[in-house]
Amino acid sequence: ILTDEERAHLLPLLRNAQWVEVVGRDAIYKEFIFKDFNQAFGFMSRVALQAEKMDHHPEWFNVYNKVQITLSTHDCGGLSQRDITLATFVDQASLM
Ligand code: H2B
Repeated sequence: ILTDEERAHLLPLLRNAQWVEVVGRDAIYKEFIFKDFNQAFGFMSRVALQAEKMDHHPEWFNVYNKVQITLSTHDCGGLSQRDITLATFVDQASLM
């Protein structure tokens, strides 16, 4: 679980990258819009492979060109460094 000090440092950086804190839950959320389903699903494929490597999996919802992602660590009941690492990867993968 992230400490208060880590949160004070990391949450503003995440917010700059359009990630927001989920209300009522220790998790972060971001919505991605792509040109079409093919672009969205390519993105999801890249994230899926990384999630398997990390054994850390997104909660996500896709309709056509839209992908909504929530990240949290169930094992520790909230935000962890693993979520930050995956969020950084997700942002990179969305730009490919
Ligand atoms: N993904 C996420 N987002 N949070 C977890 O706590 C988590 C996971 N735990 N993927 C992993 C799998 C765990 O349940 C397995 C057994 O390693």
